[in-house]
Amino acid sequence: DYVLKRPEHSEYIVRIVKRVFNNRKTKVMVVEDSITVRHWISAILIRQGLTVLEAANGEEACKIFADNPDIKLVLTDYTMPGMDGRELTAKLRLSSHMDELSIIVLSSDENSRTAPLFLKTGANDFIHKSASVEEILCRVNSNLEMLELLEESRDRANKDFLTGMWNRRYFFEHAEPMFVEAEDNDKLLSIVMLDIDHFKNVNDTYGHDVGDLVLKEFSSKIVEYFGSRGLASRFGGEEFTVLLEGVDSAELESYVDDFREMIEAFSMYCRHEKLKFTVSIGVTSNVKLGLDGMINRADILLYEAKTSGRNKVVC
Ligand code: GH3
Ligand code: MG
Ligand code: MG
Ligand code: MG
Ligand code: MG
Repeated sequence: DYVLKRPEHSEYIVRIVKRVFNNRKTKVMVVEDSITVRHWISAILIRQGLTVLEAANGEEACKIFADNPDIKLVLTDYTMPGMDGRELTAKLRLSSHMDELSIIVLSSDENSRTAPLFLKTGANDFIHKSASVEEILCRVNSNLEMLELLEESRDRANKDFLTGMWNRRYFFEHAEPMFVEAEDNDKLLSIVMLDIDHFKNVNDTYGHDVGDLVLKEFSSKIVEYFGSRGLASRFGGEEFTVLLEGVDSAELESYVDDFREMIEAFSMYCRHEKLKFTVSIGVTSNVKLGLDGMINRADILLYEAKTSGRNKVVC
């Protein structure tokens, strides 16, 4: 309502409306020892559509944060009994990077060194308590907007545009540490390489659009089936790679073959026509080969599956 009184701010109003819409999914935490101030700030944020959690000091804030890792923004006081705002900022920063969690300090401290001290500790912003409600809201909003922009660009870098699956870049970035961790803890790892059979025919027969739909459907089946047991990604084209964790070697072949069978049994309907496809799969659990070696090995086995008739799993 404070913006609506200013017709010259029409562009900002559009941003605010979008903000309030996005805020429905956004959790923030207000950390402040004075009940009056805490409720006052919370009320302002709740009016913006935000979900607000409250803490009276740093310790309480840490507990709430542990239970609510989806908190996007923390608005904290400096001086509080027990853990103060500075210690809290340092602590939260250890586990959450600046592009995942925004920390804004709201303090009445007059010392000109306080704001830079907080910014150096990892706060995203510092607001003096004498600031207007409008300034507080502008800063909260722009910090939330920044987080969303960063998340969007992270997704663009890490996810495949068509299927929304992790891309090859993300796969290697995360498979490498999983590999090291598995070696240290003697965990089983397997690479599963999947490639749709005669996919070119799908494109040639039904068109590229339908080909895209098949890829989306296939990728969601991969994520559904393998997602909870490993890292699934689209490597490129109609080729997908899964790094499986902890699947026993006795169980592995049938586990993967059940997926192949499920795809074989699956039908899609396109322009009232039944569309079916199959998949060839190469699998290896030979961790001695290293990550790149395992991928090469799985690729060779996949090629064997292709040349020996397709629609099969080769281990
Ligand atoms: P094989 O059984 O030997 O794997 O035969 P294939 O036809 O599946 O393999 P091939 O490598 O000859 O063709 C893959 C096709 O996948 C060619 C390419 O146009 C198509 N393709 C790759 N990416 C996409 C995509 O994003 N969308 C669509 N619609 N097609 C794609
Ligand atoms: Mg205080
Ligand atoms: Mg091919
Ligand atoms: Mg293929
Ligand atoms: Mg291929």
